[in-house]
Amino acid sequence: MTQYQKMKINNISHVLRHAMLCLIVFATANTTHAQNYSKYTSPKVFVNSQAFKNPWSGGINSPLYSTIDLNNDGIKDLFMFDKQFGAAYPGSYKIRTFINQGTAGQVDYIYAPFYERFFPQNLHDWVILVDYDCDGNEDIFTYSYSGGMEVYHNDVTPGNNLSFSLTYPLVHSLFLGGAYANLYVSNVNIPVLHDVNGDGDLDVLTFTLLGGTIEYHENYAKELYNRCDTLVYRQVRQCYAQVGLSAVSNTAILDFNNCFFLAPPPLPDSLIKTPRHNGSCMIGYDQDGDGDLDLINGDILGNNLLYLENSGIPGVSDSIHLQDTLFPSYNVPAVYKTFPAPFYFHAVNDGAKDLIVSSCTEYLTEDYQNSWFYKMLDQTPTISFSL
Ligand SMILES: [Ca+2]
Ligand SMILES: [Ca+2]
Ligand SMILES: [Ca+2]
Ligand SMILES: [Ca+2]
Repeated sequence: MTQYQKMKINNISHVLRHAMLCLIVFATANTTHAQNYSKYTSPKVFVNSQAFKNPWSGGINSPLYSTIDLNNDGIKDLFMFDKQFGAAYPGSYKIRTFINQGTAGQVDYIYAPFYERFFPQNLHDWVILVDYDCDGNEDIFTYSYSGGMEVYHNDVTPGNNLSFSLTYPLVHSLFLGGAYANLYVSNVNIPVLHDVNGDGDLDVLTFTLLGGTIEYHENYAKELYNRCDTLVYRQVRQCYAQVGLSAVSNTAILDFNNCFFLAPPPLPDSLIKTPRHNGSCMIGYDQDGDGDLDLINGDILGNNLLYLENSGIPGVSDSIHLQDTLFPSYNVPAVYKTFPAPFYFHAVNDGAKDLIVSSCTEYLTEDYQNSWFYKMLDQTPTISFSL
């Protein structure tokens, strides 16, 4: 090797060493930067000398609310998912997390963006947090592009941050008639995720393909395994509680025994001749204190909330016998701009659940006073809310 070749190799290795050092410094700087990145929410914002409590949490159109313990302190905090049109905002759905500071008798949420990073970042269309495996930690139910729901289990352990793992990429059900297929939920509907028959496992009420009736998918986890940590669904009703939903407004057809899919009826009611469009956001809870599940529906066909009262026996029978088309008609009816979404959770730290109304669509949402808060006043003998 000539002296020139030796010098050249030395120079090259010097350049390489330098380049490696630069890379290491750059990578370290980047890692440090990534680790330190967080939203800066300290600046205060005043309007007419009044400070906003959470000035940097906004820019939300259609918030879907759930509760979950974000910081492992035993107090349920607030999770908010902003429903947006997927094609227009791919991958940019908004998650907002708020810590409940727990002051007795007050709504006491502080925006805490630190916890947003622990959720899957590709959630879309709708997200509801509910505990399916009875471990006390809310799991993620969200829309699957395959036409149904996917489920993430909450794997949190004491002293650690939240983490989730995909346990059901697509939830299936055994349908009446014998087909085993995806438990259908539209991207514009929000199903009722609730223990409908009160046996300790999580059941599903969802809308039929055309949205005219409610399908009841019962979880057989308790019956089959005497556990609740699995989702084994069977469709047990195509027309839950003999209720049909109007094709032209957010109202119900009671005693609707002629289920569309089982036996197309001679259609006594002209309203049901028109195929119904999907677009329903429903919740279930026991409003009248008789042990069975009552429903509140927000709908693309109206700006009202529809209350449906059940007169069934849990696990035995179900029958909607009464409707309030301007719920809560005894107080201020929730007449929202369009397509309201109801939510039922502990918003005040007083042990009682409240009714929160926001938007279930990304179109034509309220720009101001976007979420309405109905405080629970009483729950015996029936629940009453006040705006
Ligand atoms: Ca907490
Ligand atoms: Ca759980
Ligand atoms: Ca059940
Ligand atoms: Ca009831």
